[in-house]
Amino acid sequence: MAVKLRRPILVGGIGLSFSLLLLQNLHHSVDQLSEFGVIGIIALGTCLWLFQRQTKHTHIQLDTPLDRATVEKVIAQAEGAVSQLEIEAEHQVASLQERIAQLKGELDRQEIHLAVTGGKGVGKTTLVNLLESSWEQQPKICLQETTALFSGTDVNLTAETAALEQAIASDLVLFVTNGDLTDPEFQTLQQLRAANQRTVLVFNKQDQYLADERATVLLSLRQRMSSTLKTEDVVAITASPVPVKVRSHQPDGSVEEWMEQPAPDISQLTQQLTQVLATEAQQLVWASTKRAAITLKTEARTLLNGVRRDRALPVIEQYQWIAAAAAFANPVPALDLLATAAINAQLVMDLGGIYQQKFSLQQAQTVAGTMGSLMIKLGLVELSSKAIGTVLKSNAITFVAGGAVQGVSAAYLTRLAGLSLIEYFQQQEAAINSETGLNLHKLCQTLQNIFQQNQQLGFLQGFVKQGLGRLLPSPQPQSSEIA
Ligand SMILES: Nc1nc2c(ncn2[C@@H]2O[C@H](COP(=O)(O)OP(=O)(O)OP(=O)(O)O)[C@@H](O)[C@H]2O)c(=O)[nH]1
Ligand SMILES: [Mg+2]
Repeated sequence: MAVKLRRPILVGGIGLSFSLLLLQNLHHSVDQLSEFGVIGIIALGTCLWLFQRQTKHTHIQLDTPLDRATVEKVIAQAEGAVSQLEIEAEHQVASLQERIAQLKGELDRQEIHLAVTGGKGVGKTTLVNLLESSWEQQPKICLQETTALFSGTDVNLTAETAALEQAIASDLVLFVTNGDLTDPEFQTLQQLRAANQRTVLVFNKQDQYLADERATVLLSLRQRMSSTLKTEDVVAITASPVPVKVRSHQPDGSVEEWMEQPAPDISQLTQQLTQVLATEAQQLVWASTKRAAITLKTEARTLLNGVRRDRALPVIEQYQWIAAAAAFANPVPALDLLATAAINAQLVMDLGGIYQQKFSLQQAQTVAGTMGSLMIKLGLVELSSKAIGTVLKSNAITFVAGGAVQGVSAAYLTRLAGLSLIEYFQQQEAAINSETGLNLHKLCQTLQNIFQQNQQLGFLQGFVKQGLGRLLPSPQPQSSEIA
């Protein structure tokens, strides 16, 4: 699997020269090591540029008709993740398995779950009560009011996140507002859309507007939401009109006044709900079941990734010091050799094994080689050894054993490579896709991110210290010969 990287070599070269130029201006000052952040950003820019043309633009998928088989497939994937978790760890999976069983039952649920959400005091409770007492048709509905959104305090933020999750978990959302949309309201409606959640926007408290204003507000709501909601999905209601003063002129010339309670009017909403549920009830139930299955799958995967990471880190650690000892004992002058020394094909295989991505030795060698050349092209090898050299000098170590920079750099690069592989494997869907080769774009981005996360001065200093501790009093015979 020869990797085509003609142009990247050029661009990487430019990025590297520029990086070196910056490095020269660092005056070996430790304080300025934070400047490596800048270089990282340059390298990241290069990385993004390299693969820009390959980047696919992802669109939110809207209104894709679902079939039962698709939902069953997602449930099966969730089930697979849960069983895998059970195999790889003595994890308590009983509650997850229970939820899988529940999901299967959900597919045939007849009752429709509606979430009523929106800002504080917009009339959610009033609407729930009204609908509950007036809904007499099939399918049956079950209404749930969420915590009020947009109250703005930090304390409420978690409650509001939970409210949004609750809304997304329902089959259909009734989003209540009292007038033109505020920006947070608009954003939340977009979030619901992005989650593929079916939503009806309910404009309540009509009685607070004059007749022509009502029409204007309704029109404006429909226009504002036109890219995500159909006209019919924006309805106007009056859930609890305030009493109005009625005045009557009597024959004797006197005026009589009294308060009259107008009847609530939610007919637009009831009609639209009837229509939607008559045609989409099944789809709505399947869609929310699918969302729940995806959530469960993600939860199981996160747990699984944690378990695997715990097993992978000691493996990386082990190879890290093997690479360090080798480079220390036999310091190579050429940086590209350093990169090759750092990324061991066996490490790729071992980590692949932990992440259920089997590689042949040959494939693992290709992966290791590809990672090595990516690291060189992105300037990471150069940057790392310069940075480590700077830390070594600034640590007032007057005599640095020959090979110390190479040794610590090899360990550091091994660590970066290992962490990147972990990250990369995690992102891969469980599919064992080693035949289709590496997703270079993803690998490149992952390397960049990991490099960014692990280049802080504090970490580097700690790492150098740890590395020296390992290398200098090394009991290994070859090391002592050279030191
Ligand atoms: N004028 C008018 N007032 C209404 C209407 N609907 C509800 N209200 C009033 O608005 C106030 C809040 O109504 P609720 O139903 O409690 O609103 P809510 O959204 O549940 O409020 P929270 O749960 O506190 O966020 C009450 O005083 C209702 O009587 C309406 O159509 N017109
Ligand atoms: Mg309420």
